[in-house]
Amino acid sequence: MNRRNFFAGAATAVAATTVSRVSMAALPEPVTQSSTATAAPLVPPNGRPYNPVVTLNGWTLPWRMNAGFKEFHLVAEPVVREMAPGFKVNMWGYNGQSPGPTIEVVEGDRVRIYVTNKLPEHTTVHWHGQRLPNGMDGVGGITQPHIPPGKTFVYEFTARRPGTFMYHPHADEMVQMAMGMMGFWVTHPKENHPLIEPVQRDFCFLLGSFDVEPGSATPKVNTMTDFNIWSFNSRVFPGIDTLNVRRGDRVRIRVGNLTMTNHPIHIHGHEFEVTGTDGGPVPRTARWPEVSVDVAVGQMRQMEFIADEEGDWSLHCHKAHHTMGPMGHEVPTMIGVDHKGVAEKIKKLVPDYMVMGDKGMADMGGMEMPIPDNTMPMMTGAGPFGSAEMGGMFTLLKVRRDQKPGDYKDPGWFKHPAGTVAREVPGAAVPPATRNAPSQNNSSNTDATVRKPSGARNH
Ligand SMILES: [Cu+2]
Repeated sequence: MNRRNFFAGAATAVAATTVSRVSMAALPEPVTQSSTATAAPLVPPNGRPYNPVVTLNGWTLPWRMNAGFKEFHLVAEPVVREMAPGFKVNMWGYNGQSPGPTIEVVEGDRVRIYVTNKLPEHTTVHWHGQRLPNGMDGVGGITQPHIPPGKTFVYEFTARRPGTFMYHPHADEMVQMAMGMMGFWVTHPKENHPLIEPVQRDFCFLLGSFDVEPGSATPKVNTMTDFNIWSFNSRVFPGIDTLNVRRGDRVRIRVGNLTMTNHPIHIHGHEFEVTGTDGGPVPRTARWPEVSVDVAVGQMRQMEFIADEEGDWSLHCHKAHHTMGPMGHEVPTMIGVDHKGVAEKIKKLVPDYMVMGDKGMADMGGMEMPIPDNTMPMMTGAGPFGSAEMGGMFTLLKVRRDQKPGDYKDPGWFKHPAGTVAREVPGAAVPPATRNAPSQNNSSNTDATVRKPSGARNH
């Protein structure tokens, strides 16, 4: 090394140190989002290019480049999240929303994330699934001191492997996650990857659960399993945007579960393969076709398929209680019970008393029953043929031949070709079942013969 090069090298080293100190003093301006609309994908303005994801009813956090680092600024803070039109919940989140913004980087990126704590208690951020130095893992008390209220900490690591990740507190975790603190993280591959296909549409959302008593606005954080609000990205049907794609697109849907139970996510009209988990891409020999995938607590799954069937296809959790709005679960089953006389008597004492469900609960879908302020209807969502009788973890995959590449706008309801909708058969009406239907009442008259495996007979 000659003298000139030596001094040039030394000058560069000094400059880098100086920039680093300056950057610590001057944090990136935090970006806040107040809208619950699905933001347009954030096409990277610098750094290595990639095909950005679409965060359902969410957004991607902008960054700045600083001396080779991608710098982000997360602000942990109380937020008000509108979970569906007119239904607002006091949550904790990041940068104005729950969930926090999606962080998107490229494999190999050096990442610096400032975290400012505006909560009333301490917090940390755990980068779920990442390979990183142990001290950057975000476990309060174990790998770092907690971030006190009012303070800013910085995390630095290299995004070493591509895939689907999330972030959440590892401090007073039960409370902070029950309040909505979570966010998505996607690391795109830096070049063509043998197990990561290019896709035309790439969606992501987190599964959430909240316990918000009808008429109130703050989640009950001590609830363990009996939640009453089941959400995609802290939104509930009909407040969840639809996934709008062009026929023939290869579609990837990334889902992470930070609730207290598992969710079998089910897609109508198509089969998908799980191409990746939070542990990385799935080897091709380990993929199989399915139409539901169970996403267990703390897991992430990437579903991929070719959207080759036009229509409005349901995409939902298959636990039937998770596609309902707020309801009590101790309600007795009244199917087949004639309780009208009793109800009249109770109404004299309790004027608001409602009779529910002697023929099932479908009536609730269209019923305009009085509900407390700031409460979602239990089963709702008008479709072109009536009420969808859904709530919670439910939305639609809309596949259209004329959806333009890159266009994520809702194309409206599907126009079914003539003769392709299930229809009534004229003249074949039968009377509905009643509570005195003979089929429910004949067991006492039946003389059953039971043949035991041994061959002995009992009457
Ligand atoms: Cu579920």
